[in-house]
Order: sequence, then structure tokens, then C-alpha cells
Amino acid sequence: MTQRFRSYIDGQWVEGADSAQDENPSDLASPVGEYAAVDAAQAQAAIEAAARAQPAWGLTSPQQRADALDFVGSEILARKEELGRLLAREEGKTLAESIGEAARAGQIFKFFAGEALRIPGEKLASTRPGVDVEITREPVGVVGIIAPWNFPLAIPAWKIAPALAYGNAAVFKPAEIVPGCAWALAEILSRAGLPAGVFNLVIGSGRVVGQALVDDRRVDALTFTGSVPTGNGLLRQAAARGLKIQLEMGGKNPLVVLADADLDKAVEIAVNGAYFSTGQRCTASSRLIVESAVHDEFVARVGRRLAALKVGDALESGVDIGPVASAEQMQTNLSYIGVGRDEGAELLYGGEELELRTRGHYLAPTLFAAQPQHRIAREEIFGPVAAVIRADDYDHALQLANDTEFGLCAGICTTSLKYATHFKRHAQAGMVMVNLPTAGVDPHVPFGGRKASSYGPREQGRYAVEFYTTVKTAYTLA
Ligand code: TXE
Repeated sequence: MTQRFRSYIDGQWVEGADSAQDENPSDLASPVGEYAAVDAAQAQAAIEAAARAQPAWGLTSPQQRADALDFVGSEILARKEELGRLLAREEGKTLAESIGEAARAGQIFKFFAGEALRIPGEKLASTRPGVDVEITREPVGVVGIIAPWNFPLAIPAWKIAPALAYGNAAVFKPAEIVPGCAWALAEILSRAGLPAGVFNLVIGSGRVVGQALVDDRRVDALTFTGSVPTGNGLLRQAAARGLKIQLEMGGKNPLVVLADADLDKAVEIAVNGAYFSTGQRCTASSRLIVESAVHDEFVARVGRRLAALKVGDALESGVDIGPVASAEQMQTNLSYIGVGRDEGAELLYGGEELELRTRGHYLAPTLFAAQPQHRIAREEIFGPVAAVIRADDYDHALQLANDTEFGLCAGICTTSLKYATHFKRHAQAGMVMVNLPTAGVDPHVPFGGRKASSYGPREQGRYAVEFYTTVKTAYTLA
């Protein structure tokens, strides 16, 4: 029987106005299920329920919130294999990567269960005699959550968990192509002892349901991860109505490889960062900037490594790279491969769709030798496609690394303390990696970027408190 993923509004599972298929990108002949997309009126009902439930939830004991989040985290961790399987079928990352992501989502709920009990405040001496000054943090209210498809459990987790921990109500809109993971998360949350309306899931399109979250004045804050054009559109609308907003958008993350690097390690770091999770990570190392002295050897070794990678069904054992997540993303990837060729970038490896046992969106890992001005070296592609760029020396590599509109993550492979230290200081990015892939972060520390990559306070770790709370300064004369 086809599984049907429904939305969750005001403590009830609801049917949608429209139905659509939930595809399995590894095997288009066996879809994951179907989903019921809600309409704008249903999204407004979810916002209404959240607005009604939030004041009481914001005043609950932090222990009650901690217990609810801990329950969710424990269940996700206990069921990580099963949830990982669903994720692998729906989004297409390999089973090992998917189980890892499910575990990460569980850990995030556990982390914020603890944070619910550690909401910070301050007491300062007043400049006036006899007066006390207290600074406290209160929930921001109703939080709208708009999530992308590339981390369908972890990204919703790192938005839902802090929203609830700090006493907010949440209305969560997942990306259209991953309704199953969203439903699975909501199903667990529906049994966590939350009062009706505190958490709502609205499955539907960005244009209708996402837009309803932006338009509705009962939404007090909006957190978004997705593409630059959508994010910038939301930012303009948020500014027009004074909506608190946080945006995590694209990246074109550089990985610098210096001549003094351990080349075998650098190749592993580059291949992991650029191609794992099918390159569909905002922190992917899509620009490999390699010092001239080792450039050719590096390219040859990356080529040998790519030739050994197995592309295939996300659930099959031994597969290193799953399918591209959707036909639309495949189209984007292929069109960029065409752009690269037309611009005169040299296609070194891959570049073609693969026909495998099952019909799916399979793309060979692709590497171009590019010039810094090529579009494939400047624009986010979001697939298993990387550009290698030659640098004369460290200074040139740093200049190339920073020559981008984005600033999410930047990496360097070097054995030199001097260059590593200089790079950490001068890379224009929110996150810097030394001898590590640009993708792959810890859950308990801030995540986010600079320049066109991000807007607003950082996500994750205790820095999440900035977005999900509002500060009150109280003066008392006893
Ligand atoms: O993103 P969108 P898509 C980039 C990546 C990818 C491209 C397209 O380059 O190829 O974006 O992916 C919702 N009002 N990234 O189409 O459209 C939408 O329903 C309100 C990078 O998935 O930005 C989904 O829930 N909401 C990124 C979410 O926004 C709207 C991760 C993201 O969709 C909306 C994902 C609207 N008008 C994609 N339109 C990263 N770097 O992490 C859409 N949405």
C-alpha cells in the first residue's frame, strides 16, 4: 500500500488539498509514497494554532521542554537505521550518510534539551543607586521554518529543536521533495507530550505555503535554508514588514591545497568535501585551489580516486555516491556542465549521466580545470561537480579563495603552521577548516557564513539563542 504523508496542524493529522508523488531518485519505478499538500488557508490555520499555543508553552517549566526534546532525540537515535533508510530512499544520499544524518538529528534534539535548562541571563550593576538591572531572554513567539531538501532530518532538527527549547511555537514547511522525512519527524514530535499547536507541519509548495508564512503577521520570526534567489526574495519581504529573519543560503567553498600538504590526505579531503552526499551540501568544496607545484599530481590522484568511486542506488552496499536528488537538480547540473564546456573549462573527469540497473538520476562525479572567472567556478551548482583552479603560491591561493560573493566555509590543506594560522585569520568565511573537508561540522558550535551566504544570527550551538529569543532589560528600584 502506498504510504501517504500528511501534515500536522493543531495536534491533528490533516489531509491536503492536493496530492503528489514522493520520488525515489535511486529508482524512479518505486516511489517512496505520496504526500498531501496543504493550501494557504491550512497554513494559516497552523499559524493560528501556533499563535494560540505559544504563550502558555513559553511559560512552561524548562524541564517540561527539556523532557519533550529529550524524548524526540532518544527516539530518533533508537530508530536511526530505519529513519536513515527512509532518508536514503527519499533524498538519495548513501545509507551510511543517511544513518549518520539521522543520528545527528537525534543529537541535536538532545543538545537543545540541555539548552532549555540553560537559558542565559545577566544581572548588572545599575549606574543609578539602589536600582537593579536584569537582562533576560524570552521566546520570540511563533517561528516559521522553511527548510531545503539536502539535509531533510538534520536541518529541520537544528531549527525545530531550538525553537521549542526556548519556548516558541513552530510551523515547519519542508522542501517539496522530502515530505517523508518531515512526516517522520513530526510523527515523533506528535508523541512527545507537546500541547496542541506548539509544533505544526505544513507540507506544500514554497510559492503557496512558504509564502503564507512570510505574509502572516502572526509569524514573529522566520528561519530559512535554501537558495540565494529565494532567500533574498524573503529578505526583501521580511524587511518590508519588520519580520525577524535568518537565512542560510549558498556557498562556493574553496579548498586550498598547498605544495607542502600531505597530498594523499589532501586528495581524500577534496574528494570527500566535493563529492560525498553527491556534492549536495552548502559546505561542499566546489573550488579546489591548488598550488602550481603539486597541481598536476593532485589532479591525477583525484582522477584515480574518482575512477574508483562507485555511483549507485543509495541503499546498495558499497555505493560511495548516491543519485542526484531530483530531475530538476540533475537538469541544473547538466546545464552547468554544458556552461563549463562552452566557456572553455577543461573537462577532466565525468560529465555524463550514468545508466545503471535501476532508472534514477545518476551523474558521474565531474571535475573541470577552470579559470577563476568561469561561471562553474563562481556559481553554486549543488551537485557532484567541482572546479580545480591553479594558484601560483599561498598569497595567490588566498586571494582566489576570497574572490567570491559567498563566504560559508573555506578550507586549507597544509603542514605549515604559518599558512594555517594566516588562513584562519584571513579567509572571508564563517567557518574555516584546516586539513579537514569543508563539509562536516560539529552540532554544538555555530554554523553560518558571511557575504551572500548568510543573513542574521548564527544557527546551532548556544549561539542559536540569539535568533530564537528576544532580550528584555528590566530595571527595579526596591
Ligand atoms: O531551493 P529553494 P530548491 C540551492 C541549490 C539548488 C537550488 C534550488 O543551488 O540547486 O538552491 O533548490 C521554499 N516563499 N540550495 O529549489 O527554492 C521551498 O519550498 C517561501 C542550496 O530546493 O530555495 C523549500 O522549502 N518559501 C541550499 C525552500 O524554500 C519558498 C540548500 C528552499 O527552496 C519560496 C537547498 C517562496 N517564494 C538548495 N520558494 C544550501 N546551500 O544549503 C521556495 N520556497
